[in-house]
Amino acid sequence: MIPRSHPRYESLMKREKIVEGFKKGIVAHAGLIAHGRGEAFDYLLGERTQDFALEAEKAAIAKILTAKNPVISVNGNVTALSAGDVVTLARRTGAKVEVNLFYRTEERIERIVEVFRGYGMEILGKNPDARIPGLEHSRALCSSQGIYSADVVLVPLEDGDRAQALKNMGKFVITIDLNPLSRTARTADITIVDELTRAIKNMISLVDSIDEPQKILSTYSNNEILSKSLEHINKRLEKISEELYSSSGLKT
Ligand code: PTJ
Repeated sequence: MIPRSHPRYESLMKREKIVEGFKKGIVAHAGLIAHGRGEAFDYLLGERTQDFALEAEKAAIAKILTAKNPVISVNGNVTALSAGDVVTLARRTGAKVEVNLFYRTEERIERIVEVFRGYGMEILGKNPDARIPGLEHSRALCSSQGIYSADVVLVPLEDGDRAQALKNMGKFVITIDLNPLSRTARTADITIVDELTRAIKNMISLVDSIDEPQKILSTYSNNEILSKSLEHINKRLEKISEELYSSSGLKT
């Protein structure tokens, strides 16, 4: 039991959810590693939503609201951390939800489908009837009603190969990834460099505020957002390093 007063309460609770998800057969082994990598980047970013992330979240909502067949792709980590909020986001935007696993097993698919059923939502992906071209084995499996025919796909915490394969299909790809250097972050059309649970909550609260989606999208540049996120990390580290140096007594 983590006390609320713990200075790292939020972060530790997310870790607990991932560990619980792993024990329940929802999160993959590699999901534990992926979460740790995310934590490290969140530390560098300052563990809160920065302006560049909010800008990307706004553009993402603008795109989803104007899409014909938007789909939110969920994996083990997304289910363990944010299933309830994903359901709210899907209902508020009219997006479908599809389970699409990198480390696909029928047991994990079943468990994830059950979690969403618990929130009153039947998700796609349990009985895949299509394939994402260019991907091998079960990583390619998807639903013809969902990801296969989607024009806009929100793929949080995605692998670079699949993000590229979705782009090759002509889809507009939105990702949430704390690592602005990842292949997925650099491949996507919109990259939200923010922690998943914060990003999804922000997106839900932005739904009603989008007035002119085309205007938001026409001025959006993903490379600018990625550049701003790296600049932010740079500045933060420089500042902390300078503070440490000046308190070391070495600076006159
Ligand atoms: O459930 P499965 O089988 O589909 O597998 C899911 C994982 C995440 C294991 C799989 O897609 C994978 O291996 O992903 P990667 O290549 O490790 O990429 C995950 C990315 O998400 C990394 O760049 C992490 O920094 C980032 N990340 C991890 N946790 C979070 C995150 N980004 C935002 N919020 C997080 N909570």
